[in-house]
Amino acid sequence: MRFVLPFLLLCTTASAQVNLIPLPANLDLQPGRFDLTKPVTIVVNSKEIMPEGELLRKILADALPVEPGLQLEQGPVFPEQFVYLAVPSDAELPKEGYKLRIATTSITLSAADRAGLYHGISTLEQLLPGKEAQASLPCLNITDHPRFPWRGMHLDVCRHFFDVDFVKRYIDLLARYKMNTFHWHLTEDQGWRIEIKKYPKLTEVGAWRSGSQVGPYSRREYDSVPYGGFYTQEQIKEVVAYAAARHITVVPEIEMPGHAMAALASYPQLGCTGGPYEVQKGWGVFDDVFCAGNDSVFTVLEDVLTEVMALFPGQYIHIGGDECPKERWKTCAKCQARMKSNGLKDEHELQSYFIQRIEKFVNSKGRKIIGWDEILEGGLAPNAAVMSWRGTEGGVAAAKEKHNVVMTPGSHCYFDHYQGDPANEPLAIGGYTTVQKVYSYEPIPAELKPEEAKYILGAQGNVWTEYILRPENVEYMAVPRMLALAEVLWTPKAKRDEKGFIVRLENELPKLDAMKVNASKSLYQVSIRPKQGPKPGEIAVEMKLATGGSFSMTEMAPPYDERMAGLAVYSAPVIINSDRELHGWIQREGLTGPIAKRRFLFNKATARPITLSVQPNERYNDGGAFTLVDGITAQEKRVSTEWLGWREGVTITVDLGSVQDVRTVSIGALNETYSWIHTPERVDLSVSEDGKTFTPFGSAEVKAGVGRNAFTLEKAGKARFVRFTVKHRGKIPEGYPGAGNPAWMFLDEIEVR
Ligand code: TNX
Repeated sequence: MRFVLPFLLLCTTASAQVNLIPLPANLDLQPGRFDLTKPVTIVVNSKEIMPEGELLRKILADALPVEPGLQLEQGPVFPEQFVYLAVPSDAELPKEGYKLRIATTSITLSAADRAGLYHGISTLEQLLPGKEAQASLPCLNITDHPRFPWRGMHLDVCRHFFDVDFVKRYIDLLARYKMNTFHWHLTEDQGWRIEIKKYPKLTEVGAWRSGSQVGPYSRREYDSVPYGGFYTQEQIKEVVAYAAARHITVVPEIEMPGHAMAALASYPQLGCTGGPYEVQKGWGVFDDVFCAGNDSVFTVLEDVLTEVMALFPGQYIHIGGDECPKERWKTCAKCQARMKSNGLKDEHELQSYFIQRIEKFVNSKGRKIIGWDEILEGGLAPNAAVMSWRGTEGGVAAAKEKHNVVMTPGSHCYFDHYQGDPANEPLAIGGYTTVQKVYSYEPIPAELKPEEAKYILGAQGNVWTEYILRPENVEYMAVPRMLALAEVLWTPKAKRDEKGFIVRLENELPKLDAMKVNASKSLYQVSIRPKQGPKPGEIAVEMKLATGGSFSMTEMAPPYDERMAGLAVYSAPVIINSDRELHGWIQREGLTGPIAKRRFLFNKATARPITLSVQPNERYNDGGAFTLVDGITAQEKRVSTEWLGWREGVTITVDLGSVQDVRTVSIGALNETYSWIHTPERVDLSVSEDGKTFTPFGSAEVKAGVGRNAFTLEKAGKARFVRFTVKHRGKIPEGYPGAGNPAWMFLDEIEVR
């Protein structure tokens, strides 16, 4: 017993000291500490790795009280306290692997290759305590290597532009967490951002637009502030070299055949109709794309790719391939002639022809292409790798065909989605992907056999910037979700542990603050969720904090005066039956988290028993039927937590509890046709006093506009049961995005007054 206790103590104190993200594959804590207040000399075993020695010297100089020395190994005599860097020294280690041994007077770092050495230095950097008087490191042994070879982060610099300084800062963040691939999305409908010497108009014209879309997508509102920017080839080289020094490969993306409006605006002869075209102000998908029937389009794109390949030495060139409408090709004589002469049976095969022709060219230069999963449609190019973004199906299909795959499904890897309750987050494109959800991601789809799974190179976080306007917003969206993904991609699956990760993340956040990184603190956002209360007409407002611990709350009544608010510590769901606003925030020393707020407004239907004839689609069914009577009117910032979504009609019945006077009855529906969401075709009402016999009450009227529409019937009557018969529109009509597909129907919040 006497021995067990000190051992346990050692474990707990030691684990608190080792705060690494991503967690190493193997980590053994040892007794003792390496004293950082005494002079340290870095010794490198070969001239070749002097740069790594210099890098470590800088890191230590910034963090330690005593400036470290640096020298080349000279025989068997070593300084009193030293860090020894050796490479290549360990043939047994997998690629990018390293071994780090911290003993009481020496630190040794050996690696499979220079990337491994770099990762080892990053590990050491994360372990450093900072300039403290008593600074020391725990003794330990780490043997480490990554689980996946493609650990990526993407950045869209087209919807909004980010300068070289920021791109470097972003690369620094990737490097800190051992990410090794930077996917640079350089061309789009809204801007062409890379200088191409042979085609100067691509940036003279294509890098600039006359305004930008502002506010929620559905509003289709624009400002008229000229916007743009691009990177010169010199700047691109600078970034590529900067990344290479951090063992990060930059994968450039040149979009084709779609998302090409900026290129078409610069050179209208590249489109099917010849234009004129404009660099787009708004987000979305546009019908004008590169002409697939015109040989000179391929000449131009090959010239562009030649310059691109000269700038980016990595093996992969991303050629886009996503969201390419086929409208123009269908009516273009040249495209149709191409289809005929090549025996292509439809426009998907024409897209496939396009990509295969480009692939041939890129392969002939010794490089490979990677494209979004749409490149599977119409037949995959023989050597192409696939980036699976529309779920995991594309990745599964490609791996089964023995093609390399990078997983980036929207559900877990889109860091442009909300990360906390949208009610309390800055406007984003949609979705709801918390840091914990990212952490739960498994890149190898369950349906793959082991021999197929080896085609999964890894995964990537995507940062699309339609709603991300400034560098600090990029940081907010990318951090800390990128840290979760970094661990998913590096650490062995068996070592994954969400609780442990959250603890380490919480210790990392102050360091990010010190680095002036605008990391999101949504992790500390109290989530406020309404549930059916104990009695009909009552809402139980549940509050939760993902990290655990106590938090404060205030409850406010109309007119929602802050000064009237009573402070309390949340202990159990708050039961309410009249209009209230609740606020909650974390209560911990030295920590200010965001304040979460929710306002609940009651009407005769609120929190009353409700039944649905058909359950909503599983993707949009969070909270179930109760969502329609939960006292919260869904915001346009649509997510699954506020709207319920169907692809068919539904009959909804609410029990008001007793026969009541009724004057107004309404239900909200979302109109966002650009996202395939249409209002119902009609909403009919009927009422009943016994819940069995319903008599028609009338049909609801709507003033149709974008965003939320209330289908309302103003009519005096008496009812205990109110029934909404909601008719779905069926297929999306011609002339709307997604025509021919079943429309989505989003409903929320019933009002009876
Ligand atoms: C889809 S992901 C796109 C992008 C958008 C993104 C927004 C992909 C290959 N295409 O053009 O920016 O959604 O989340």
